[in-house]
Amino acid sequence: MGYLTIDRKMSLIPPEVIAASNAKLMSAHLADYDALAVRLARENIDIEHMVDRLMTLQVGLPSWGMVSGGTRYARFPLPGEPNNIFEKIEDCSVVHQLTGLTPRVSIHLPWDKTDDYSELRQYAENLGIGFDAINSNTFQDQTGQARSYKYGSLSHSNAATREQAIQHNIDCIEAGKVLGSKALTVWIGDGSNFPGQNEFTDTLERYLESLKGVYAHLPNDWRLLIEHKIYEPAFYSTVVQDWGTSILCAQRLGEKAQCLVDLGHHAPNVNIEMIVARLAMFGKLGGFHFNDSKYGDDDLDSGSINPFQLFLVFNELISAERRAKGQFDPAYMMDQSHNVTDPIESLLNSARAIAGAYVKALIVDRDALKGYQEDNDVIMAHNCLRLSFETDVRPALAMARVRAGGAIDPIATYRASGYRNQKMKTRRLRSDLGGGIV
Ligand code: RM4
Ligand code: MN
Ligand code: MN
Repeated sequence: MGYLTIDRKMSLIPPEVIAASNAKLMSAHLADYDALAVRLARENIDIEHMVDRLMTLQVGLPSWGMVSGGTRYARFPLPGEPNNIFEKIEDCSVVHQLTGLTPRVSIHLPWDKTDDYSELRQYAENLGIGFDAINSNTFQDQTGQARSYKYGSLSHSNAATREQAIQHNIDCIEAGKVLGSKALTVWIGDGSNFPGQNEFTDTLERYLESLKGVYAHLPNDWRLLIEHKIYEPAFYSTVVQDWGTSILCAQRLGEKAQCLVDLGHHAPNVNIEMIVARLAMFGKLGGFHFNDSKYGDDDLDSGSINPFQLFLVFNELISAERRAKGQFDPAYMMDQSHNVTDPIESLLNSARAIAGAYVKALIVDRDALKGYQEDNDVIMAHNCLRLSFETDVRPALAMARVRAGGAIDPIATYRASGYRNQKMKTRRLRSDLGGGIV
């Protein structure tokens, strides 16, 4: 997508802390790495090649996930959590320093609004952080806003309200241009709470018309990512409720419009990996919001509930990448709400889950799999996936982190650094205790 790779000028975790923590674990790590190398070599897999591939994986961090999230009942703030986008970027930089996997932040406007986006870009660059997709927010009203989104935004029945929502998305593109972003993610909360409240076709027509207005302002090297969600905040119907509506809208809008799959935005048990395959086949898989979900929640830590599903999603991604022969570049981002953990620790764990799913998908023997599929050898075909998933690839992940200057054990290193304790002394404790996402 043409993002810049940025060298960090400032390290928030002192390199000596990482070195000391790694020194304690190094000999065990190298022994585990050698053992995995031997194991993989038996299957003709070169571990070094896997580590090289892993080091090219990049996953964006959600700015809104750096602060303790909440449910609609309550939010429990964490002492030392960030108060503004500058402090959120500091925490992103810590996650990236320890994992080597998360070089960009995806920001949300107006939550992360600031007066000078070039100053923000410079600040982030010093910390080795660039900017992923910009997210617009027309699901909440802001103080002083002329028209309310209570009954919708891009699909609202009133043209002036739609215009306001279109303009906000255009403002997001303008901010993103200064930041070096290359995508706008549009998720709307529009929908209805009662049968009869609105008409399914009218609302989608108005949404599409509005989105055309946004699309017209999109630079040529940008993408418009349409994010679907089955329900919430609307509880009866949602305007862009599933991948079917999403791909139809993306097709209607044009080349630069693609679909974004948030793993938590589907009904329980939906075969999300198959949605991935379908969107990829039609050239409309634009990006991901990684997370996990158990019931109707949509922002649990990646891999914490269903790591097999995460692996199966990556299995489809690798397969789509091979089919596309270089024409495949979805934007990978996380979208999580950390309600009871330190967000940095949750993101360190999630980065490991995502990288692990990626490597496990890379080691699938695709030629053997094809053969078993053609012979209808069900158990062996299934085991091609299952045994790859069951492989303990942690030493390969640790090696990629070490080579990127990160930690063998990111959470232990983070705790040893005392980063959050230090921030408790300098950052104001947020007093907004109400419910809500941030
Ligand atoms: C939504 C959706 C969007 C995110 C908001 C905060 O459920 O996942 O991606 O921007 O939450
Ligand atoms: Mn999302
Ligand atoms: Mn969500």
